[in-house]
Amino acid sequence: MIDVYAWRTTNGLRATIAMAECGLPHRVIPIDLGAGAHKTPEYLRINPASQIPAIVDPDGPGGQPLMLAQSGAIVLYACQKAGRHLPADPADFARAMQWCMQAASDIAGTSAAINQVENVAPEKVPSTIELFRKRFLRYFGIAEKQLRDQQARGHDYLAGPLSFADFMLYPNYALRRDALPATDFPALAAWGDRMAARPGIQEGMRLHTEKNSPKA
Ligand SMILES: N[C@@H](CCC(=O)N[C@@H](CS)C(=O)NCC(=O)O)C(=O)O
Repeated sequence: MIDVYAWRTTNGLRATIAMAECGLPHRVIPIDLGAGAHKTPEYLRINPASQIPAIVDPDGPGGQPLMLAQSGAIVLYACQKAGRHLPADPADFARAMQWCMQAASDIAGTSAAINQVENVAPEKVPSTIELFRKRFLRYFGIAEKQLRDQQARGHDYLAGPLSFADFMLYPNYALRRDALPATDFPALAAWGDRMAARPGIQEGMRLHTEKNSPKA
């Protein structure tokens, strides 16, 4: 049984989605960031970076316990452990890695920046807000094009078959879909609907859907 320490944020939801989609026995342990649960001595022993998500797999590689942080590492670990959602075609795998990195770095960073400049910073600077909003739309414009290209190849997902790349991007889409209208992003919206219909995605998103959540 893998312990998944998460909260209802994009990074946390990537981990819960991947565990559910991979069919790995796990339990989700909510770490309430607002209440400072990520700062307790017990949690710092699991992730000294004081961030979610993190996992503890008592039956890790070689039968040894494994503690792991970083949403991208956790998503890939789940897929490798289960032997699922890893594109067999090397070009598809390389594209999945590209989208995994894009979600983990550029998109996650921009989403966090939007939250900072719109909600946290005491002074709202319109030009800064505009900068990050435009950047966010530019990245999702690339995702829209990627999904259209995949459709032309007869595929429904970012890198051919459903893969870890889709699990990485989906929470960033789902938590900010109000900024990504279907009229402007039709392939993305259709992808979002396909993802949302999956039982594993629904299970992984439960942390979020049960209560309104922060967006970063
Ligand atoms: N690069 C990390 C980012 C993790 C992260 O920023 N987690 C946030 C929640 S989404 C957090 O725990 N923030 C609390 C803090 O930094 O104090 C990942 O992909 O897992």
